[in-house]
Amino acid sequence: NFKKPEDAVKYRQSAFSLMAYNFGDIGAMLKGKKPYDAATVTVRAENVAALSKLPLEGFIQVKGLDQRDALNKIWDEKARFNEKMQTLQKNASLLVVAAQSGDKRAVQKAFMETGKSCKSCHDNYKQD
Ligand code: ASC
Repeated sequence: NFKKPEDAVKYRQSAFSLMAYNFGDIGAMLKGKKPYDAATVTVRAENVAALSKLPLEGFIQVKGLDQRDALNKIWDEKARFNEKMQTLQKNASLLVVAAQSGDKRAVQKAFMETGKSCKSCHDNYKQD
């Protein structure tokens, strides 16, 4: 358990931040902003997949807690929210499989699917 409720917010935000860094690096390579390196893509994808399992634990409903960007809708639809997080985890694991195949087209496709998971949750449950 978290020592303070604020630690739960920090925990999930940290996981998302690390995920954005690793996912973003794959994006940079796919967009040609840096040289494409299949081994690096695999490491980044593995990091995203591992990190995607973390944030859910940090979504706790505590009276008076500043939930930052997290909308109250999350608590109204927690089961649906949990499912979306599971879809992200599934897509991230498929991104690892694609990365390991060394097929750049497959990585491109799996990257887009994973990005859709990020976006669909942001569109529904994140402020702005
Ligand atoms: C990223 C990132 C996100 C997603 C999202 C995809 O690189 O930080 O939150 O991709 O923008 O639509």
